[in-house]
Amino acid sequence: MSVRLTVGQALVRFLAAQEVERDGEPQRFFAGCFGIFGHGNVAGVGQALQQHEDLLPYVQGRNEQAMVHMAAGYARQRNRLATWACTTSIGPGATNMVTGAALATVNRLPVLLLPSDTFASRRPHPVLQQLELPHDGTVSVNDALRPVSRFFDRVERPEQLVSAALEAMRVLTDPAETGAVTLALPEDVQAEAVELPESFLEPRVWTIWRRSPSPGALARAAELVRHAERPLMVAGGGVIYSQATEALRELVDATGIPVAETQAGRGSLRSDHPLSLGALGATGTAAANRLAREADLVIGVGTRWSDFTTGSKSAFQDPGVRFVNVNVCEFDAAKQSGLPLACDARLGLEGLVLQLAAHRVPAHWEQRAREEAAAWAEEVERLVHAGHGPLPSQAEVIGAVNDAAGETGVVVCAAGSAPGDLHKLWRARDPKGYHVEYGYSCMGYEIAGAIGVKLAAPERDVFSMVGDGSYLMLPGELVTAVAEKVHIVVVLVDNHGYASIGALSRSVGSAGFGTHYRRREQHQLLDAPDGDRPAQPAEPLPVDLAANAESLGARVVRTRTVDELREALEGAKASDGGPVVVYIETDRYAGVPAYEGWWDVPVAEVSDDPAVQGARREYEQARAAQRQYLDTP
Ligand SMILES: Cc1ncc(C[n+]2csc(CCOP(=O)(O)OP(=O)(O)O)c2C)c(N)n1
Ligand SMILES: [Mg+2]
Repeated sequence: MSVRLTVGQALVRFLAAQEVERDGEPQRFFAGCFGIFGHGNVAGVGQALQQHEDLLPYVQGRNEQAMVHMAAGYARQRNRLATWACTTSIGPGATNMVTGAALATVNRLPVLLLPSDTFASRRPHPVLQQLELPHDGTVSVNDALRPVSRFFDRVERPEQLVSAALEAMRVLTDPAETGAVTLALPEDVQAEAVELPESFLEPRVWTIWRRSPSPGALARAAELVRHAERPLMVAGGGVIYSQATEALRELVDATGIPVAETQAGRGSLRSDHPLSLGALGATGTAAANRLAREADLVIGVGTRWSDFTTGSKSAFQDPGVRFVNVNVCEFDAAKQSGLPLACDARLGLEGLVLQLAAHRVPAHWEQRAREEAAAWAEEVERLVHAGHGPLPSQAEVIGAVNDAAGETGVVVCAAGSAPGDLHKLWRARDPKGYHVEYGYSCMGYEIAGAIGVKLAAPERDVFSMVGDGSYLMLPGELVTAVAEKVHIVVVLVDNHGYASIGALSRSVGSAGFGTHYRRREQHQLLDAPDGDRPAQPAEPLPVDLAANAESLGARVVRTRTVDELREALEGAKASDGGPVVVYIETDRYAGVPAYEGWWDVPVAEVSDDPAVQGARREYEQARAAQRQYLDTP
């Protein structure tokens, strides 16, 4: 049997019928479709969404980039087993998704992008918003999505929809390949009719098989652990996505191997576990960085070894250090010259549990780990209850949010100084409670990402920590949260500029240049070269971000002290309906220090400025600790 539908109608019905299954019950893959309409999609996909709203819910976005962030936030919270599609018009609506696509692909999160495209027939060309290239008639702006998509196709004839849609699903549901998938849909083709077999529209279950480790590689990995004096595990996002946190804890309890965590892997092991060292690397804890420096065997699980994790390859200093990489993605499993255990994280860890049942790490190493973990917990307590004044520190704000989040609340963040501070200070209690997007660290993700999280986990309290800079990039989705009654708590941390980059600028000798909000005529007022604060404070700009949030329909609570903040967070949790914005001003100079972690940010090699020259000398010294990790196990 076949049916005659438009490409738009067929696609919407296909998306509504896709299911995914891992370890049991199939579940719906597409929760719905975010969209902003223009001439490119109003009649094609738009008509289809209107006709089939009962099959595939439609939610209006305010910015296409933010729509992709909402989808990515949703996908991450659901361990990549479900997501949203995003439909846009042609031209600017489509290219607005490039940043969102890159974020999803870098973080390996499935999102389906449906940018409209110029006419396949080319009859009326050039159309409004079309980029014409005299030398190439096949290019459109949508080609900018190719390098940031794990799969890209352009449906130029209606019949191509079948293969394009199936390939899209294959990539979206493959844990090693997933990321942004783009199906560019020419506006004429979307509205064209096509004769399709009915089976294309029937429920289709995509099973995500857990890939087993090769027995040889597993035995070799276990052998390496048995011979290691100072083994360390590094838990990445893969531990959480594969729901391997139980297996990880079993392995830790059985063997005494301590665990450090990447940003995406934060929460793999509860922070109060005695062998939890917390954050590793540039934004790492003293506990994790000290043990990493001495480790002779590092077992990375579900990590892609970004520079923040490896301290730009300075974190592991033992001359004989070797790596074992448990990763479903062979590309990552091969990094750091490690022994590749290319498999699902849970099966890999369960395999190691079986192989190492009777093994315990040397007592002195385990003892070191326990002592460092306990000392770090005290350091966190000190920082989050510092009683800083007159303005509170960001660390105190994090402590308050952590307490408000309780056992099951989720913190969402992405850019600025908060991700590093959260990485160090957050006491993780649940694998899905820490949602810091630090693969792309994209300013503007915070509010949109939090909406995605809340849609994915309505039963949890969701706290978005957003700096003033990130807020200004993409506040508009607050309106979406108002319209859809998405109850998120946005903690708007105002330090009047780019505090994180200001500190970075001081560290490279550039005195916070260009990182304050100030009038043009006060640009020359820089931070003191030897200290932190500017010699002479600049006049603040007449900007009221709390009023801005209020004007977008959010309920806003202005707070000045940590006590007021704590009270406001409790109130915000208890309220229902749309978003609540809790505003607080913080001291931009009260940063959380680095704890023996380093990040490679190049400093000018030539300058007349003594501050830059000094920073360059320090940089060269620090860079001497960089290693290449070329030795194979
Ligand atoms: C889209 C985007 N542009 C630029 C950057 C570089 N960047 C990282 S943090 C930051 C400043 C963030 O300011 P804010 O949100 O106020 O946080 P704060 O640093 O003050 O904590 C900038 C410009 C980025 N990460 N993302
Ligand atoms: Mg700021």
